[in-house]
Amino acid sequence: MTKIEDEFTEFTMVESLDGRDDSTSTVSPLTPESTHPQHVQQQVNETADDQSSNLAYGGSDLPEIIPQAEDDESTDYFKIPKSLYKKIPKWGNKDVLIAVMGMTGSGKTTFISKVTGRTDLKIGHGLTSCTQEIQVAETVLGGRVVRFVDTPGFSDTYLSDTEVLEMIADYLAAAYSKDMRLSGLIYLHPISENRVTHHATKNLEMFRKLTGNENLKNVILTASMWDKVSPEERERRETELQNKFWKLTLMLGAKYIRYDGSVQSAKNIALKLVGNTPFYLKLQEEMGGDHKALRDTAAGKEIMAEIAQMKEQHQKELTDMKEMMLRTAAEENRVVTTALEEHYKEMLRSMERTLADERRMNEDAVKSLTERINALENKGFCAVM
Ligand SMILES: Nc1nc2c(ncn2[C@@H]2O[C@H](COP(=O)(O)OP(=O)(O)OP(=O)(O)O)[C@@H](O)[C@H]2O)c(=O)[nH]1
Ligand SMILES: [Mg+2]
Repeated sequence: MTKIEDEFTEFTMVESLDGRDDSTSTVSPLTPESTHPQHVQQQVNETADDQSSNLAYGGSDLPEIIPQAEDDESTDYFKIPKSLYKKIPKWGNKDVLIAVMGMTGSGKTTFISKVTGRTDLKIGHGLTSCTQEIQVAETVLGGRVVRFVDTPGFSDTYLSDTEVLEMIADYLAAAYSKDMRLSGLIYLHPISENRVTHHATKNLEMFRKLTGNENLKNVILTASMWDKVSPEERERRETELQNKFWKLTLMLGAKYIRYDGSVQSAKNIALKLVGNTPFYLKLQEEMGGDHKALRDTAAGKEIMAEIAQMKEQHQKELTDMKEMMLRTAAEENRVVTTALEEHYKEMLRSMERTLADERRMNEDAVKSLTERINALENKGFCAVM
C-alpha cells in the first residue's frame, strides 16, 4: 500500500470509529475559578440614573442588604466593606440574570465590563477568541442584583460550534436545575463589519434557535464598535442591519436599542430588561422540561445538520484529492505530489475535527440532565451565578 493509500485508510478508519472514541477531540480547559460563584467577587455600583430607575422597577421594595455605592462611578468593589458582600444573597428570587451573546470579538466582555464596572474580565486583544468559558459578573441596577452571563461566540477560533453549544447548554441546564430564569438577552453585533458574513448569519441563527422565537420579546439587539466608523457610515449600517440582517428577529419581537459604547448607554440597555418576567430559554425547556438530548434540540439540530454537510463536503474533497495525488504520483512529479500530500493531510485533520464533533453530540445524547449537571459541578464549573 502506498503512503497515500495508507492515509486514505486512516481517514476511513477514523470514520468507522464514529461514536466510539473521542480521543481526537480537543476541549480547551475551563477555568472554574473565574466563574465559580464563590470567586465571582461582588461588585456593586449604582448611579444616580439607576436610582431613578428604582421607581420604574419597584425601587420601594429594595432589599436592604444591597449596599449603596459612595459615588456615581463606583467601579472598585474594594470600596464596599467586605462584611456587606456576605449579606448579598447567593440567588434571591428578585435577582436578575441577563445573558450577553454575539460573535467572537463583538465586544460582549467589554459591554459587561462597562455595565458592571468590573475591570478584571478577560477582554480579547487579537483576532482570536478570548472568552472560552462562561463568565458571570454582577452589579446592582435599578435596585436589583443583576448578573451578566458572558458566553463564548459560535464559530469561535479555538472552540468548535459543538463545544460552544455544549458549554452554553451545560450552564443553562444548571441554571434550570436551580430555578434560575433569565430576564433577558443582549445580542451584540460589531457595526464596524462592513458586510454581514456567513459567520454572523450563522451565529444569529444559532442564537434564535437556542432562545426560541417566543422569547425574542426579551431580546435587545444592539451594535458595538461605533467609534470605528464615521457618523454617516454608522447611520447607514444601523439602518441596513435593521432592514435586512435583523429584520426577522425584530419582526418576531426583539428590540433594537443603540449602544454608544459608554457606561451609561450599557446600563440603559440592561435596565430595559431588569423588569421583565423571568423565563426559560427554548434550549432549557427542551432539555429540562422535555428531556431532549442536546442533538435533538432546535440548536443541536442546527449543529447536526452542519456536521452532516461538512462531512459530505470533506468526503468528496478527500476522494477528489486522492485521485489527483495518485495521478501526479504516477507522473512522478515529486514537487506537486508533496504539495498535494500536505493539503490532503490538512483535509484529513478537518475531517477528524468534524467527526470528533459528531461523536461529542452522539455521546451527549446519552447524557441525562442530572449527569450533565453532576459533571459540570464535578468540574468545579458550577458557574451558575
Ligand atoms: N474600538 C472599539 N473596540 C472595542 C469595542 N468593544 C470592544 N472592543 C475591542 O474589541 C476586542 C474584542 O472585545 P471583547 O469584549 O473581548 O469581545 P468578545 O465578544 O467578548 O470576544 P470573545 O470573548 O472572543 O467572544 C477588544 O480588543 C476590545 O477592546 C468598541 O465599542 N469600540
Ligand atoms: Mg469575551
